[in-house]
Amino acid sequence: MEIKVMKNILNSNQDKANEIKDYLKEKKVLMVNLIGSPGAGKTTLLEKTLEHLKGKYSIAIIEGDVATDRDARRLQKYGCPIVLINTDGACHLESISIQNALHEFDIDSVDIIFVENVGNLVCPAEFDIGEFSKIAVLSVTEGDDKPEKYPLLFREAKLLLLNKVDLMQFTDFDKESFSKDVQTLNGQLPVIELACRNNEGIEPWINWLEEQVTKIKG
Ligand SMILES: Nc1nc2c(ncn2[C@@H]2O[C@H](COP(=O)(O)OP(=O)(O)OP(=O)(O)O)[C@@H](O)[C@H]2O)c(=O)[nH]1
Ligand SMILES: [Mg+2]
Repeated sequence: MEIKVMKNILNSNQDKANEIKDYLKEKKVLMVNLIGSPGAGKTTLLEKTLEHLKGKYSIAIIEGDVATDRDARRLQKYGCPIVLINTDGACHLESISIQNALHEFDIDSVDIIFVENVGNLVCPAEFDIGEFSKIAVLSVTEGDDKPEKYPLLFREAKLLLLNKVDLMQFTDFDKESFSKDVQTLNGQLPVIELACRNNEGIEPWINWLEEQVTKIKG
C-alpha cells in the first residue's frame, strides 16, 4: 500500500516536471538545480555567481529551505527576483512548487534560473523538478567517500562542483580515490574544483554556464 502511494507521488511529480521542461525549452530558459549537503556551499556559490554574471544575464532564483529566509536574504542584494520555498520539514523540492514559483517571474525576460535545493544529498536527486541539469555540490570536508555512498546524485548530475578545496590540506580527502569512484559512477561527469569563498575556480564554472545558455538559446 505504502509503495503504491509513493509511486503515485513520483509519477505526478514527473508529469509536472515534464511540463516545466517543455515550458522552459519553449522560453529558452536555462534552469539548473543545485544539490548538496547542508553547508556544502550552495548559497556561497550563488553569491559569487551572481557577482560574476551581474549585468550579463537576467537571472531569477528559487531558494529551497526547510525553514527561514536566511539564504534568500543573503541573495537579495543582487537585485534578482527570488522565490523562497520553505518546505516545512520536507527534504527536497517538488515540481508542483517549482511550477508555482515560475508563475512569479516575468519568464520572457529571464535567461537563467538557479534553484538551490534543500540541503540533502539523497532526496533531491530522486525528484525531477524540470531542470535542464542537476549540479552536485560537494565540499572536501564531507569526505571523499560521498559519491560511492550516495550514488544517485552523482549518476544524475551533469556537473560536479568540488568546493572548499582551500581546506583540502586540513582533511584526509583522497582525490585519487574520489576521482576513481566518480569515474565509475558516471564517466561523463565533468568535475570543477572550487573554493567559492576565495573565488577560486569560478571561471570554469561561469564558462560551463555560458556554454549551456548558448546551447539553449541556439
Ligand atoms: N573555507 C571555505 N568555506 C566555504 C567555502 N564555500 C562556502 N564556505 C563556507 O561554508 C559555510 C556554508 O556555506 P553555505 O553557502 O551557506 O552552504 P549551503 O550549501 O548553502 O548550506 P545550506 O543552505 O544550509 O544547505 C559558510 O560558512 C561558508 O562561508 C569555501 O570554498 N571555502
Ligand atoms: Mg544555502
